[in-house]
Amino acid sequence: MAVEQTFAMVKPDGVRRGLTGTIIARLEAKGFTIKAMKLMRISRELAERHYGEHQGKPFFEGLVSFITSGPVVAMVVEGENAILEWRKMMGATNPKDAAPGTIRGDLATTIDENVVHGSDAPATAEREIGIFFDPGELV
Ligand code: IDP
Ligand code: MG
Repeated sequence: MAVEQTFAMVKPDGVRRGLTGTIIARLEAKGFTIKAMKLMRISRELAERHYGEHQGKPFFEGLVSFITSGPVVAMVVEGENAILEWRKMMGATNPKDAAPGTIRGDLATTIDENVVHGSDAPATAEREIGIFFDPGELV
């Protein structure tokens, strides 16, 4: 039993397609609590920091231009085992491998536009929450 906070995001394709409500509804239905949330544009600098682990990979430039291509909804989500559970709800990175019932399995078709982001480990969650939110923004 461990209550955790994770960083979750509706990516620009999800916002553009009007899926924000659906994704928030899934989080809430699961029993998670939203501790902070904002609709925002990600700057190039923030994108390069957030996706720093992928710098140098062939898809990095495309990933940065995609994530800065329109508003995102950034959230801090809290709940029991929230980090792993949110990853399970998202489904595999490539929607082609994502199981039906997961967000990517149900709502996406390609790896470069896969609707949602979630931290992949406790240290990542702490880092990502810290770069997107000031402590005072959490309720
Ligand atoms: P994750 O979002 O499931 O944590 P990561 O491996 O951290 O997956 O990759 C970050 C994002 O970069 C993915 O969600 C996806 O949009 C994009 N991405 C990852 N691998 C590829 C690839 O091989 N081609 C194109 N885009 C990719
Ligand atoms: Mg990742």
